[in-house]
Formats: sequence, structure tokens, C-alpha cells
Amino acid sequence: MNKKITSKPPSNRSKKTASARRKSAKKLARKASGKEVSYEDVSLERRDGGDSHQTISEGMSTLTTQQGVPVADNQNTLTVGERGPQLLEDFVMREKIFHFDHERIPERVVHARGYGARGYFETYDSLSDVTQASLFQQAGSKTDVFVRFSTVAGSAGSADLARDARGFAVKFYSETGNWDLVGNNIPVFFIQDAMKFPDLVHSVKPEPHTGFPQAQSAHDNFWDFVSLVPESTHMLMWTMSDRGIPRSFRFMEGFGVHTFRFVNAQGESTYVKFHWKPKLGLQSVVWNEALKINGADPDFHRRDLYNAIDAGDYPEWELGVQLFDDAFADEFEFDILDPTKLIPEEQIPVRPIGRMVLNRNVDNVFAETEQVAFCTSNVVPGIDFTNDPLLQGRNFSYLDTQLKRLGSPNFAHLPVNAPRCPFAHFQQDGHMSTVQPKGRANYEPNSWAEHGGPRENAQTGYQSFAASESGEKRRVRPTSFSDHYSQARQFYLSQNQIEQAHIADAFAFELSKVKTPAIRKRVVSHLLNVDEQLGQSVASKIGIQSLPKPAPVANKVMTLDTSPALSILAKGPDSFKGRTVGVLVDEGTDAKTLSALRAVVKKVKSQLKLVAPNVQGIHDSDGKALLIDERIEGGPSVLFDAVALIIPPASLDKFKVNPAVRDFVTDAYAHAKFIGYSKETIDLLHHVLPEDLEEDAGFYQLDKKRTNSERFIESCTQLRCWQRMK
Ligand code: HDE
Repeated sequence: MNKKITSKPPSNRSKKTASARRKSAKKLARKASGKEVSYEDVSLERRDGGDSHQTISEGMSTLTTQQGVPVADNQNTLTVGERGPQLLEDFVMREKIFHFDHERIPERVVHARGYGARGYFETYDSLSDVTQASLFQQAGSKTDVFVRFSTVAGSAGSADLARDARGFAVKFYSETGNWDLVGNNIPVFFIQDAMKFPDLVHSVKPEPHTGFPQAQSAHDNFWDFVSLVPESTHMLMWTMSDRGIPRSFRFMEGFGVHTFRFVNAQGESTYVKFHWKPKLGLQSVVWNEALKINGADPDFHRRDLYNAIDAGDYPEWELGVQLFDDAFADEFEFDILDPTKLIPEEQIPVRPIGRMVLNRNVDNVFAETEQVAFCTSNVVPGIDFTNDPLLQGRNFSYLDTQLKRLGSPNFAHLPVNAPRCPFAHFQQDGHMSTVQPKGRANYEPNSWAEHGGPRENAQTGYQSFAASESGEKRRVRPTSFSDHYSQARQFYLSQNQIEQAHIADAFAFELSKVKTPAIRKRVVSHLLNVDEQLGQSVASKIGIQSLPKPAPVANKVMTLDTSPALSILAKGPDSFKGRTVGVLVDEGTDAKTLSALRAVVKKVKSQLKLVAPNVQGIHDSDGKALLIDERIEGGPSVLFDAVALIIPPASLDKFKVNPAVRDFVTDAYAHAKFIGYSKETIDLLHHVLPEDLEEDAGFYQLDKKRTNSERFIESCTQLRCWQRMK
């Protein structure tokens, strides 16, 4: 039967009159003390005599619309009668849904998935001899920074451990304007000219006819493109190396990639390449871990950064520069304008010039990390471009893309993008202008004395380096850019055996996902130019019987001196600081063993996380309740740098047959992690691992003695027991 549509107030509403309700709400709002209302304060008690509304209580402020109108009911749309039609006049509901409908902005076409943080940069020594950039003038001077790390190919919602380059973009809020150093964790790029960037990115993104794969280069289109573009070979060596799967943003290097110029007060130029070096050393995961981390915690990198900053364990990088002049540029084997080449650190050492500390998480990810607009064209007096054709193209692209993403030429009004130094210009109006300019003058020069506004300043204003240029107008790639293999070979030969094996495995993994045999072969034809053995090894791993001919080369491939600086394992960390041990425990876990390990872990400033069958109700052998971080099903060993098993004897039988426990142990073993164990646990280890455990140097027995925990954690500094992987 149809119910009658009525406009009578619903019978189950509070007996209080509307005005009484308003009064009590006002009273509560007046009482609002500004203190935060704790989670426990929120009860599910019905406050208004029937409705399940969570209405205002002491300490809370009143919800309003965007126009500041107090909201009485944030749960129910205005209707005619209890079950009747909705009214268009309901401005509260319409404003809320209208805003929601427009809450997304276009994600970045590349580097869509990123994570940001704030901090500062501190200069070591004055660099006034080479640059007039204000931030490098005085030892000890500090400049605010905003940093955004990212993957390149995946969408904003993709997983962190994709094999990919990582963006490393830094905005310096300097006293003479914002300088954006928009780099990667890899010092070279796939292509030499910006003209090819759309093709490169189209090829790596999901294929247009299927819409997959997401955040992966392991598909035909990508390998088709790069195998037809030999200049990409060098960067492929890097992305297929462990650099493509960093353990954390905190443990990776950053590079400005291009050659830039420093310009001093006399107008003299020095070429400069920028490097970021993590204070905690370099570290990567292994590929099998990456695959599993993506499932267990797709936010692994962002969580790591957030947690470290939140815990006051501030990540730090040194900024270093390679400085050189025209004489070096002329004698260097490659063109310093070619972004597919690096300058080995052994040839020009990296001089540390300052440090960057990230000490604040953002308040709001959208407002800051999403809206931050990096532009390579944001340079300050003292820093200038070179003719690197990739850099020049980027200078157009970044400004252009911000208009698309942020929807207005006023994106510099957003707090994260606004300079922190005084600024003054006549650019007004446009969508979402948030400033309110005063006065009559909106052009320059003008003669309106009081509000006449700013004028150009030839003394302090940005002066481009007066490079003299001449030549024919042509579309041509310089012949000095034509050696595509010598540095790829140098990179490969500079890796140790384990790293070389990882590279071959990565190529094999990617190419095994490529369906077209001709593309696989073409890739191998390039690898044969890099290193014959590498080409053969990849070919055999994917079952290519007859090797292709090496790809034609424009220049004879050189065997350059190896560069140890290119290896991650050659410059691992000098302590276990900043890393995490995952400890498997259960009800009755030995308190003394756990506390000895905990003390040592704390001493070296690393973290200890407890993993157990349940997140609540677990006690140690002294009856003390343990704060469990992960339930075993949600805390696989891939999330930790080392593991320990302090399992009480009573739990062993149960653990032996628990698939998650077995995976925890077998993965830790397969990923060459150091494994600490309490005496009784050896039984479990023998049950799930190969028999010759005694030969393995990666196992450490733990007990109440601190020295044993110390030995274990000391060995963890090597991060992995590499012998196990050989
Ligand atoms: Fe980018 N790149 N890029 N890129 N890039 C963008 O700008 C582009 C290149 C890099 O966290 C876009 O705001 C072109 C090299 C980072 O917000 C876009 C070319 C390097 C970030 C763009 C390159 C980078 C971007 C997309 C070839 C390492 C993320 C959204 C000429 C040195 C910045 C945006 C952030 C982002 C264009 C090549 C690094 C479309 C045309 C080389 C770290 O403007």
C-alpha cells in the first residue's frame, strides 16, 4: 500500500522543539575549548531521541557549509515527508555532492603516483666563486624545501614497488625565488630529445587496446619502442638493475640528469651536474620481494617515508655537484649535453655542498603533494640551463602541464607553490585567483606613484648566461650523441656478480612477458653490444636458440674503466640504522630474549616490529602484554630487512603447519635475509628449510645475552647474506 506523502515532522524525532535543539547545540559549540576530541570520546549513544546522528558534543566545533552556514543535519537530504521526494532547494546536500563530483584533478601524465614531504636544505660552504644562487652563499644558511618522490609509469593508485625509475623532485623556496630541481634516481634518461617523450610514455603506459598492464614495462609496446630506439639501452641497464626497485625513498640516490650551469656574480659559467646521496646508504629489494610487497603493502614506500618522519627519524641526503668547464667538456668521450650519458664520479668527483633533511610530513596530501607544480623552468639567479635538448623540451612541458592539471595560470597562488620570498608582479585575474590586488596599476611601466608597483632591476634580476650561439636551422641529432652502448657496457661491468645476475634476470622477466618473438630478439641484439655474456645469458633464460646478430653500431663500442660508484652493493650502508627487524612471536614468547634484541635494535636506531597470530591478547613469558604490529597473514617477511623468530615451544607445532609462518620463513631465507632465532625455534627452521642450514652464515641464535643480539644486528649491516644467493 502506498504511504501518504506528508510534510508532518517525523514522529520519532526528538521531543525537543527545533529551537531547543538549536539552543543546546549552540551551548555545546560555545563550550568548544579547541582541544582535540579523542576517539574514545565518541560514543554511539543516540543523542537526539531516536535518530542515529552523531551530533555535536563538548569540544567540537559546528559543521558549516562552504558559505559558513551552520549545518543542522549532515545525514539526511531535505524531503517532503519521511519517504517523499527530495527538494532541489536543499543547498546543503547540493553543495556537498557538487564539491564531491569535482574533487579529482587530472593525475600527472607521468609520475602520477608520488609522495611528498617538507624539510630544509643547509649549505655547507659558500659557493659564491661559482654561483650567485642565494641559497649557496653562506655556510649554514637554511632554505625550506618540498620534495616529491614518485614512480613514472603507473597511475596514482598503482603499487610502489613497480620496476621503474623514481622521480626525485625538490622545490627550494630560496630568497631569490623558487628553484625546482626535478630529477630521478637514475642519472641518465631513455631518450635524447624531448620530441620523443610522448612516444616513450605512450609505449610504457597500458596498451591502448587492452588498458593493461598497469605500472609495468613488461609488455610488447614498451620493448618494441625501446628496441627500436638504441639510445635507450643505457637507461635500460639502470631500470633493469636493482636501482629500479629501491627498498625505500630514504635509501636511494637522486640526480639532476642534465648538465646545468652555475653562473657567478661576474657572469662566468661553470657546468654542473647535481647528485643527491642518501645518508643511510643505498638499498634495494630483490625482484621476488618486490612482487610480493606490491600485494602485501602497495604503499610500502610512502608508508616508510611517512613513518620515518613521524617517528622523528628524519631522512637526510647530501647534495653534491660535479663541476667542470669547457676544457673538460671538449676532452670528455661523450657530449655533456647528451642526457643518456653520465660523467663517472671517478672522473669528476662529487663535491658535497649541503644537506637536505625531511622533517615534516604534509598536513594534506591533496593540497601539497598533489598540487605541487614542479617546473624545470623554475631557476633562480646563479643557475641556468644548457642546450641539452631534453632539458629545453622539459622547460616547455612542465609549465604547460600545470595548466592542464591545476586548471588555472594562478597555480603559483597555492601555498605549496608560492614563493616564500617577497614577490611582486602584474599578472592578475584568471580562474581561481586567490589574491586581491590593490590599486590602479596593472601594467608596467606606469606613473601611479604610490601604487605604481614594481619595476625591473638590472642589478638583481635574473640574467641568462650570455652564451653565444650560431648555426643553421635544422632538425638533426648531433653525431656526438651517437654512441649508445659504451656507457651501458661500463655500467654493466661496474656491477658485481650478484648485481649482474639481477640485471640478466630482470631482462629475462620482462622479455618473458613480451609475446612477440621478434621484439625479444631485437632486445637481445642490443644486449650483445653491451656485453656478449649478458646477451647470451638473457637469450638462454628466455629460450632463444639461435642468437641474433648484434645491433648495428654507429661507433665502435668502448670498454671504459669500471666505475665502482655505479654499484649499489659497493656502497651499502655502514650500519643497520633506519632498517626494520620483523620478529615472529606468540603467547609466552621468551621475555628476556625479546628484550635483549629490542635493546640492541634501539641502540642502532632501527625498528623492531612484532608479528603474531593475533594483534591483541599476546603476552611474553613474564605475562606482559605485547603490542603486536602485524597479524602473521598481514605481516610477511618481505616487509622487513631482517627477521627473528622467538617462538615459544608450545606454539611450534601450530606454526609448522601455518602457511603464513612457512612463507615468512622460506621467503626470508630465499631473499637472503639474516635470520635470528631462539634455541627452540631451530626445530621449525629445520622443518621448513633445506637441511644444510648449519653451513649458512646468515643464521644467528638469540637468547637473553645482548652480545648474541649484537652479533646478529651487526651482521644485518650487510643487509643480505649474499652467499646464499650465489
Ligand atoms: Fe618529466 N614530466 N619529462 N622527467 N618528470 C613530468 O610534469 C617531461 C624527464 C620528472 O613530482 C610532468 O608536473 C618531458 C626527465 C619528475 O610533480 C611533465 C620530458 C626527468 C616528475 C613531464 C621529461 C624527469 C616529472 C608530468 C622529456 C629526470 C614529477 C606532471 C623531455 C631528470 C614531478 C608534471 C612531480 C613530471 C614532462 C623527462 C623527471 C608532463 C616532456 C629526464 C621527477 O611535464
